[in-house]
Amino acid sequence: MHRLRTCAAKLRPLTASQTVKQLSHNGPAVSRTFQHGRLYTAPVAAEPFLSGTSLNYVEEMYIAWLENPQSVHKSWDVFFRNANAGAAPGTAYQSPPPLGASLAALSNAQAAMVAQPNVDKLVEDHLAVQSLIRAYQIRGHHVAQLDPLGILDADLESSVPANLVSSSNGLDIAVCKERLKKLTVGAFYGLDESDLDKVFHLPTTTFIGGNETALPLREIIRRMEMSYCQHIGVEFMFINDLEQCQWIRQKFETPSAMQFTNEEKRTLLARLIRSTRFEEFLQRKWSSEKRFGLEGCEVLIPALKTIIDKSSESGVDNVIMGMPHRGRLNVLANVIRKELEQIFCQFDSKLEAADEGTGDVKYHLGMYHRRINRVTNRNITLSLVANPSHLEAVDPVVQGKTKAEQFYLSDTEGKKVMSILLHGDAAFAGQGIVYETFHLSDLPSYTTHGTIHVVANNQIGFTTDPRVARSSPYPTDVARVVNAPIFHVNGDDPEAVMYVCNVAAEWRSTFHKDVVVDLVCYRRNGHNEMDEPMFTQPLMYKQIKKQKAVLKKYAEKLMSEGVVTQQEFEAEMAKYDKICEEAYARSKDEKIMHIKHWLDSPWPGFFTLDGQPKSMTCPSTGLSEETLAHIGGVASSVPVEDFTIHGGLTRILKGRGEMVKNRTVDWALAEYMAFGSLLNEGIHIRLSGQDVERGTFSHRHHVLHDQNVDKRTCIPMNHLWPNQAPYTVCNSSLSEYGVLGFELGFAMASPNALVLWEAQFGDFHNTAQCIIDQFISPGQAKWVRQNGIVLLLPHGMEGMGPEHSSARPERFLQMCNDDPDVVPKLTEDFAVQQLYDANWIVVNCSTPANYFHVLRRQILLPFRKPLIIFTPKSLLRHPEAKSSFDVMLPGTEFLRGIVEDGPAAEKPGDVKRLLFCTGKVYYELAKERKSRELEAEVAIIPPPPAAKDQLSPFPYDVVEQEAKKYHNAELVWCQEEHKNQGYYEYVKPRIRATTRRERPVWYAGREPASAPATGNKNTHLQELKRFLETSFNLDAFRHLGN
Ligand SMILES: Cc1ncc(C[n+]2csc(CCOP(=O)(O)OP(=O)(O)O)c2C)c(N)n1
Ligand SMILES: [Mg+2]
Repeated sequence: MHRLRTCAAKLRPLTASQTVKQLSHNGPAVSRTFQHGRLYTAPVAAEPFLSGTSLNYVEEMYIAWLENPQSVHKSWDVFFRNANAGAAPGTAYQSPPPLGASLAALSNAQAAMVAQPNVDKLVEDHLAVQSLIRAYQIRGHHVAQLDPLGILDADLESSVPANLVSSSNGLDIAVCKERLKKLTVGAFYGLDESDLDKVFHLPTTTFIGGNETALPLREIIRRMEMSYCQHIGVEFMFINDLEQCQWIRQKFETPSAMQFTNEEKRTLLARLIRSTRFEEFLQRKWSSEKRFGLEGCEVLIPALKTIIDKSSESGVDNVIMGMPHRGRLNVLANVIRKELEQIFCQFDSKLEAADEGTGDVKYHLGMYHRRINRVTNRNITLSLVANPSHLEAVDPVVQGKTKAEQFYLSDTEGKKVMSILLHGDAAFAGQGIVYETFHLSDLPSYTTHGTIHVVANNQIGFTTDPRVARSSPYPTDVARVVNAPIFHVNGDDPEAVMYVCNVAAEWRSTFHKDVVVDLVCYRRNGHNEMDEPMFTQPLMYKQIKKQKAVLKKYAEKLMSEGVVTQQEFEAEMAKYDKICEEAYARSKDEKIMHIKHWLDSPWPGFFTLDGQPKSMTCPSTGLSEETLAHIGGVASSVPVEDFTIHGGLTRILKGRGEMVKNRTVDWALAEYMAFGSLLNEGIHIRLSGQDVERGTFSHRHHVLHDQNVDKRTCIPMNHLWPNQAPYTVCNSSLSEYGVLGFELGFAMASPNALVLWEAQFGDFHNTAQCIIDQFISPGQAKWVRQNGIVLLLPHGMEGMGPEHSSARPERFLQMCNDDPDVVPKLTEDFAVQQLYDANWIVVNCSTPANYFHVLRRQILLPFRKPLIIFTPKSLLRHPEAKSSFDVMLPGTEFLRGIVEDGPAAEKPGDVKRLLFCTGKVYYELAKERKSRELEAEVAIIPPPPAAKDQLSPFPYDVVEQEAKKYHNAELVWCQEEHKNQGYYEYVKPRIRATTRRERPVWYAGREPASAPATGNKNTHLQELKRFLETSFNLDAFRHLGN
């Protein structure tokens, strides 16, 4: 049904009025037309033929005439002169003198405008031609010959728009004529065969004329076919910027635009040789190994190289790439120029791993390489970001890294650093992250000023046909949402590919916007080299078997043109084969696999030369009283003149001022202290996420808004110190997957930045699960690269329902890499060593001071680990959730766990129960204990002012010490989360291991459940009451025995 609908829509010709309407959608054109329209004198406007749609055409002509009277036909010249001179309606028009020039002589085309006895017909025909030109511009790509196999249409439609004359057998005018004959009058805007030799004035929205302003219809059609219906299909008319549309029209319509020198053709051939012979070499040597070869899309290598050359020419010297499996080894070898022996030795199963961690398969590893670009002779750094199998997941990561590199180089327009993203056709259409990434592309704090997307569109995804894999005509339609032009190109025409790649690079350097190159190609083998494609695509693969390789085709073309000889071609191939053979011989000497050699983001100077941390200690994270007071002062004021803030905010700032006076901090102020002090130490801070500027819970207020001046804002954090590092705080688009990926990439670029992503509520992180599971948790193990990203996940059972309650701590804890049954050696540097060994750090701070310390520790540690923080909601305003400056002064530090210091600690032998907990529930427990007067019987870890807040790595030392101290006490873990959630499953075996499994660990908390929280407030309170009862009922576990 859908197909029928789209087919019918395609076949329906545009009416002239539709065309005019569409034209007027192109903003600037409208104002231009109407402005000039107002210039008409009354007599002209009153001309009988100036009605309806013809008005637009005449307006255009009139504008051209105003600019240059010679540019329009003599008859129009006379008409406008007469009309402007005040001729009465109907008298301004004079028949032109008869023109005898030959219609075929194009150089005289302008002079050869045919005399039209009927002005109405003249205008209508011109309008029809204008519509025809426009139809080619809008829908020419539907009839372009994009599929090298010639069996599938790249837009999944075999029908041809009826208003386009398509010559499927090349540019045979006889074929055009035939097709034209078949067209009904209406379907061809009223033109018919007899019009083919009439000369028409060309509208300003086409460049097919070159130096001519008028052409015979036959030539107009021929040139439109040349521009839009050959091996390049251009989709751009949806772009709502006239200048950009004109720019593209000029690139593709200007006659003979696609010209290459012999030198360029030879370079192109040499690149195709490398691309093709590389895959052949791997196939010869390792025929049964998976490599996801590029066969069928060999043109990808010259395509990328062309983009890089052209970008380098315009000043880019750092290109960051992300790509999936297909052709990745080839890109590493022939674009990034990774040493071939390093690639070949990856196929050796006996290769020993030199680094800790799991490593990754060869077609996931990243790479970083600085070299000279031989075409431009300029230095260029190329990096390919390591990625998981999860297709497209790397896209936002690449963008984040690119943004960071631009930021640190003050490259505010993306003139030096750019990204290239490669995509498979099925993944590009199917994965939502592509859409999320596109939506970051033009946001001030996320834009990378234009990404070049290249789709290796082999018209298949594993075994799935595009006809059942997407609902859009092309796999690239997603790019239309950001007005990115899309250049489809037949992958078997290397020169066409090179042309569009050049245009794409120029587009980026001109407009700094995204652009897509869709390489329509095929996949010669199965999904991988072991796969049989004939099971599922028999007809396609019968055709593929017959398909001559692109290298062969192109070599023959160049030989027939006399650009290369057979000998030269063979010599070039032999030269590359020899390079491969020699590298292969060297690869045999490689015995050890260093994943470090595949690092995509080195941090020069941060580690020792052999990649180790420079120390294994962490200095105190405390600050001087003056520093705290200074930051507190700025945090509670408006540091610019004449700035009116909201009355409510005045109260908040006043409250902060009071706290500073009383030497205390709440959560927001603690964060301010941590950020402000790091900025003073030269650490750039970037906080991104939904509504982070104010803070979801209206506690942060890092961006002040002038109540009287639109868009006037002030970020006090950037007014702290004279030479401080910059602070970036940015509300993100409503995305988690995209934005978290982006921030992870940003954090990848430098160890000297604190990059934080805050979820609106912790629950929402699960839409970014792939970034957490594939990059953050195992990133270091797979790719030996560290990352210090911080996740702030608001968490807490506060009766707000199943969502908005849990950040799912159990999931983060389940992914921790420490052994639950083995207590590590409690050496002197145990605490730091434990952090070093961990894949990430998971904390739930109970106090503002601990939040302050853990943020600062993140930077003061001599290595980087992801930090997951479950952050509070109600505690942000809890009167007791305050910390004194005393626990933030020099010498103080983050407390992984501290000892009870109340009445229970005085006689620990008498204590009957030791309650372990973390985070907000402490405040409920403390209140309940007090009301039950059980302070001497029940010890709680943590007591204020610090807490047992570091969940992972587990504070074995603190727990051991406390368990020993309260040797007669029952050990109870209390949490507000349900039993199968929260921390219990993680802490239980570890507390057991610490006590040599001699003491059970009882549970006080909510029962197991499938949802994180109840939606019923009353049930919520009942549950709370129940588990508080369990926590303080000293008989609660007696019946369960030991
Ligand atoms: C998110 C995700 N889902 C599923 C897969 C499994 N998978 C691997 S390759 C592939 C097909 C990809 O097709 P396409 O994007 O067209 O790339 P091609 O292999 O054709 O180059 C699939 C489904 C995956 N790797 N990632
Ligand atoms: Mg594919």
